Amino acid sequence: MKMTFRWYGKEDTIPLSYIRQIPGMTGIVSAIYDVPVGEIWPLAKIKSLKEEIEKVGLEFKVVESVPVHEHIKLGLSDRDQLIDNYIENIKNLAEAGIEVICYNFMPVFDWTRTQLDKKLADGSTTLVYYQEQLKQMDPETSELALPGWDTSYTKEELNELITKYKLLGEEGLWENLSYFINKIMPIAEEVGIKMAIHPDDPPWKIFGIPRIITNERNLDRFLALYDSEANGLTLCSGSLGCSKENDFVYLVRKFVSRNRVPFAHLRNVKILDNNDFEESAHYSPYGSLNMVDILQAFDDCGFSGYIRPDHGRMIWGETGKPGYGLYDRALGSVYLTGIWETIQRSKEEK
Ligand code: DNO
Repeated sequence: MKMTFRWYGKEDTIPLSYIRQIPGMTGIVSAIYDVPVGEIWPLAKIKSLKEEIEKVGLEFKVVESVPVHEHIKLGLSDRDQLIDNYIENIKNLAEAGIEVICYNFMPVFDWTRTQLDKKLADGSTTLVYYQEQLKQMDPETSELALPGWDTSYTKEELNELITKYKLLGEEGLWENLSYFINKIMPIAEEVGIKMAIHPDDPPWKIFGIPRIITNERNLDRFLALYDSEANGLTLCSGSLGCSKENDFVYLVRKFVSRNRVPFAHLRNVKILDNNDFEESAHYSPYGSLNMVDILQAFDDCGFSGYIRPDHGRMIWGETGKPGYGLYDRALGSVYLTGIWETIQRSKEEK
């Protein structure tokens, strides 16, 4: 396992040199943020990002994300051109030494929460999802924007997209995903890139728009679209794990042992009734997921890929990008590294 940390490039308020000081940290997960979705990332930009990261003594092997243009997901007439651009990005990233590309196929909205600053009993704040609050969040009528969302659309464009997805439905989205996967994977294989799709977060339909990367059955269906190690998953404990339907430890065992998991996001969530959930600290007793069991499963199946701590709470007065402060993510990563070390030690002793 190689521990990594997400960094948002020059706009990120957290200096790379601070990330370097987290014990056990080996690499940065990042992306090119100033090229519009659908366009080609210049090789020079990728190389300069890599140099900046390597200068502080960290590696740059995982990109998160190369976003998929909505017209590819909708299967519109310009998709072939957009897919060609996506393929150029895969080639350029491979040339710069990248090994894994994380992406998602969520229509319009990436990860969705209903409140970003819910105060917990210990005074920290966290991201939560409450169905009651979601009802007030109709994107077609309210002014709504979350940190992970593409905000480059006007209200009218957004509403048009939403209507198109409602008409497309789940099966239409599967068809467009299959079309995309079958075009890009032969190139990913050729240049040695592992593509790692991120599950939908939360893993169920929201705002009447389809979501398909949600559970074991759909992960099986996804992997079968193109049967190759290049076509893999970003196993995200917080996304899949907030549904009671998903047994995350079982999913780790199943997909890691099949060599389809080059990258994982680990964080904890506290599942409440009625599909509500709160993001908790990584520490197992605070959430519904057991990080020891999860890491044990990764190790038992011979995992040698990249892991990053996912969202953290805001603690110690830190402000910044919700979910992406330094302190709690650093605590999370060291906690995970400690569990991993213990697992390795217990094997040596046997
Ligand atoms: C949330 C992240 C996601 C992820 C994308 C991958 O914090 O895990 O936004 O980066 O879904 O494309």
